[in-house]
Order: sequence, then structure tokens, then C-alpha cells
Amino acid sequence: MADHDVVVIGAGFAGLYQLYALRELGFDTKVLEAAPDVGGTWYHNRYPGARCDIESIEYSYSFDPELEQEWDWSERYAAQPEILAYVRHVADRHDLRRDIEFDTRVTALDFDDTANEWTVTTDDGARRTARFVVAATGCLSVPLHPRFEGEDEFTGATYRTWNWPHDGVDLTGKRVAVIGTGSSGLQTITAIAPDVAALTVFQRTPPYAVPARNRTITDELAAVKAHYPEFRELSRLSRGGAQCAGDEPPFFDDLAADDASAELGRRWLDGGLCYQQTFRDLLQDPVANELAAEYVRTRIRETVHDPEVAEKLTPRSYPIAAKRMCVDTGYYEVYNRDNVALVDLTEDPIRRITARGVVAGETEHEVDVIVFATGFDAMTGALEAIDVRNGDRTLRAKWADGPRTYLGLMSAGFPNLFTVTGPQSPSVLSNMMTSIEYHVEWIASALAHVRERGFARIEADVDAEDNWVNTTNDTADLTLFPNAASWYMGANVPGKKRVFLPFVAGVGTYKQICDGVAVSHYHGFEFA
Ligand code: FAD
Ligand code: N01
Repeated sequence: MADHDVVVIGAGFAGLYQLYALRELGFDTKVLEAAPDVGGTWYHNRYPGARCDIESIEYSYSFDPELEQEWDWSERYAAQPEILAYVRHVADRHDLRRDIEFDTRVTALDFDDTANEWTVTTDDGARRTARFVVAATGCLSVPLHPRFEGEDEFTGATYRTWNWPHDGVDLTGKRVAVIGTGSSGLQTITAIAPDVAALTVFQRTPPYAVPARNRTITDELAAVKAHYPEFRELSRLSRGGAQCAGDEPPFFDDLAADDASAELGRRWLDGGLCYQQTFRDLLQDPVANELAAEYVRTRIRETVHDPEVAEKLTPRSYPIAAKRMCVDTGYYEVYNRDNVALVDLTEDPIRRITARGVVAGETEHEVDVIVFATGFDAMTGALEAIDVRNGDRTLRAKWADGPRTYLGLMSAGFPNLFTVTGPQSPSVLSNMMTSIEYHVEWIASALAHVRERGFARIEADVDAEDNWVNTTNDTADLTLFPNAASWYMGANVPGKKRVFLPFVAGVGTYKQICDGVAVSHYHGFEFA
């Protein structure tokens, strides 16, 4: 008899809700979490300026209608402390901590093909068994830290956005370098620029950033609360798991040239990631994409006073939104400050770090502090960090040429192991809360089905998986996503196979497929 019905790995938004959902169904569930507390992303990423870029009204749980009514988000995009407070509140409200073991990292999962159970090994050497395992390990939970020559010689302080000191850091009057200009870098740069003595930004690829137009949302929130269930249902059926001003975007070719520009202007003024949904085919039609990209480039030129700096900040080498777009509050304006300098690493690559600072090209930039905002081994990193085995088979070997899953939920050959927002599901291309809740509920229903029928195992069928892998790759190939060296493609991790990782056809479509699979007796899954 296994120690637990289910072991869930991770106590971020996904793991917490999975625990709640399985507990409701009477499964004996244990959550193992490497960190000392709940929150996942929002526990770890405490850098200055950290906040969500999906609107808080949408980036929140829907499973608890009373919580939905009681919780008041202060801003359109809540800051990290508020989101962490929310996660903690949910954990307390549902007494979730009693089934969570903190400071406990899962290092290995071993499947016993005869007993149909997993042995879960943790970093303290303990082992426990579970009939099922749910990996809620996060898509952006394994930080990437490229090693720069000489890093250990640096005599100043170094910080990483993904594990910023909990008591904060006083950067007042310091000379600071920030390496990396993705979402984490942008938020950090914008937040610290007014306080530091000098800020040097090391940029390898300029991002496309759209204004957040953050604001307090008392009235908006009240209006949504009046019909939250209907609001959530629309999000679940939408493409991105969140709504964009409630309308269906037009196809680019259906618009006259002036109307297309006007639409971009409207989205720009609304602010936020809906900009990338100005045209339904913005990521399929290169002409539409270029128009949307050029619109942003023009805004950069208008905002940044020094034309040379503006040019360096202007993204040209990849389609807009093919890398994750950034949502900013005054990012480009930062470069009009006298205390901010931009180093373009395509002209002057980082050669080494010295005792005094960062050498890029021929110049040594002397600083007191270096902030690394260099990203994550996304989507597969956390799963592949665990030694997952079934006899001679390992997940790492199976995924060496890219992940292979059925629906992003299971991988053939590894029965009774589910992933929440796994590769080949919409996950990072969506409002993650919508995708997390959908997966958690789907997995809970599947486990209830297994139990009701008296089965001991559920496993993805190889043919179904092959079809799904082909579908996800083929649909991605119809888009402009593969034209960017992005973390969606695994391109930011040296040696990682370049394969487009998420399912591109949208949350609503994906839900219809997975709902259909479930009602057709879990077509494509084998039970024993
Ligand atoms: P996580 O929050 O990553 O939690 C996974 C947990 O698993 C972590 O606590 C980790 O410690 C634990 N874990 C991993 N491996 C192991 C192991 N082997 N053993 C034990 N524990 C383990 N998404 C959006 O949709 N909107 C946003 O605005 C948004 N903003 C973001 C901002 C930042 C700074 C980052 C980094 C990501 C953001 N994301 C956003 C994505 C975000 O990761 C998800 O929205 C969401 O928080 C993921 O929740 P999760 O529970 O799936 O994973
Ligand atoms: O990471 P990133 P992130 N030398 O990979 C650069 C979510 N998120 O943590 O683009 C020099 O985007 C790298 O350069 P390049 C969101 O989904 C959301 O910022 O690879 N530079 C890039 O500029 C996001 O997409 C929010 O050429 C190096 C940067 O480091 C995801 O998390 C906030 C380098 C990494 O950017 C990841 O964002 C934060 C090197 N060796 C995160 N290696 C919100 O706003 C890497 N870089 C909600």
C-alpha cells in the first residue's frame, strides 16, 4: 500500500489548487515544496518593480467564488507583495499548509511497473511512495545563470532577480549593472533607475515593450465582481485565457490600412499584452506583424531623446510577440535620464567580469552591484531536473530531442505522472491562472475516473502522443514563433534542442480538445 494516493510537487498557484481539488475528492495528498513557503514564482521573484502583466482581475483563482468577492486587488497589475499575500491568504483560508512539506526538494521519481506506484526521493534522502504524482513544478522556476569569466573576482555585490533578498536591497547612490532586458530586467531597471547613482544596462536583444497603463481598479473590479462566473467562462474559452476588451480581434486583411493603424493605436492606448491580439493573425501574417512591430519602433523613437540610444533599443531581428513581450511603466523614458547608459552587447559582447565591474567590448564598466536578470530554463527545466525513471527509461533521455507529451498532461512510458501546464499545452502563451485551473480540474477528474473504475494506472498511448507532438509542432510551424530565438523555443539554454514548447492554437481550442478526450472515455489514454 502506497504512503499517499498522490504526491504533488510544488506549492505555487498550481500545486496549491491541486491539493485543494484532490482533497475535495478525498484523495490522501502530500505536497512537497523546495522553498520554505507557498507562492512559487511569487515567493522567489521579489526584485524591485516585480508585478504581473496579466490583469489581476484575471490573474487570480476562480475556483472559490467567495474569495473572488472578498479579495480586492488594488491595481490593474498587482505588485509581487500583493500577489504573495494573496497566495498565502488562499493557503490559510483552506488550511493547505498542513499537507505541505516545505524545504523539501524532489530529486528522483521511480516507477514500479508491477506495484503501479512511484517512489519519490527527496533531497534529505527520504523516500515515500505514491500511486500518482502531479508535477506542479512551474514553467519558469529553474533560473538560468550563464557563467561569465571572472565572476568570482567581482568585489561588489551581486543579485539575481529570481531570488532577491527578502529584506530588499538599498541601491541608493550605488553604481549598478543590470544584465538582461526581458520582463524581469525591464521591471528592475525601471524601478531602480531613479534611486541609483548610475545604471548601466547590458542588452543582448532589445525587447518589444508595451505600456501597462497601470491604475487603481476599484470600479472595474466591482463591475466584474457583479458577474464574475460569466467573465471567467469567457476567459476560459478565449485564445489567451484572458479577455482583451471583450472583443474578437479582426483578421489583418479584413481591415483597411487606416483602420489597421487605428486598431494598433487603440490597443496601445489600452495598454498591456492585448496589443499582440490587435489582429487575430498577428503571429501568422508577416505584413501584419511588421506593421505592429513598426508601430512600437516609432513609439520608441518618439520617447527616447538620443537617436543612437533609441536605435539600440529598437527590436528588428525578430517578429513582434514571437518572444514574450514586455509590459512596462516608463521603461523607454529611463534612457532619457543622465544616470542611465545602455550597452549593446551585439556590438560589445561581455568579455569578462573583473574585480571592479563588467568588461564589454574594450570598455570596463565600473560598478558596485551587478544584477543578473538572465531568465529561466523554461517549461522543461524543472521536470528534467528530477531523475524521472520507469525501469531503464528516463524522461531526460526521452525528451532529449524535445518534450513528447499527450496534451501536455502525460508522457507515454511514465504512467500515473501528470504535469500541470506542461510542455505542449497552452501554458506560458496564456494567462497561467486559467491554464493552471483547467489542468488541475482535468487531472482531478481523471484521477476520480481511475478510482471509480477500479484501475491502478493511467498512461498516455504512444500513437496519441505522437499525433499530439506532430500537431503541436505543425501548428507552431504555421506561425512566426519559430522565427525568434526565444525561450519558447529553448533557444536561451545552451545545448537545449530548439523545439517550440507550448501549444499555440489557444486556450479555448485546447479546452475543447481535452474536454472531448475526457468525455470520450479518455481517448488516447490507456487504463489498467
Ligand atoms: P511556480 O509558481 O513556478 O511554482 C512551482 C513550485 O515548484 C516552486 O515553488 C518551486 O520551488 C517548486 N519546485 C520545483 N521543482 C521542485 C522539486 N523538484 N521539488 C520540490 N519543489 C519543486 N504568468 C502569468 O500568466 N501572468 C503573469 O503576470 C506572470 N508574471 C510572472 C512574473 C514573473 C517574475 C515570473 C518569473 C513568471 C510570471 N508568470 C506569469 C508565470 C508564472 O510562473 C505563473 O503565472 C505561475 O505563477 C506559475 O505557478 P506554478 O504553481 O505553476 O509554478
Ligand atoms: O527572462 P528572459 P525574464 N549575456 O529570458 C538576457 C515571465 N515574467 O526573467 O534575449 C547577456 O525573458 C537575454 O537576452 P536574449 C515572462 O513570461 C513576467 O526576464 O536571450 N544577456 C534576455 O534579455 C517572461 O518572458 C514578468 O538575447 C543574457 C534576458 O537575459 C519570463 O518570465 C516579469 C545572457 C532574459 O530574459 C522570463 O522573463 C518577469 C547572457 N549570457 C518574468 N543570457 C511580468 O512582467 C541571457 N541574457 C509579469
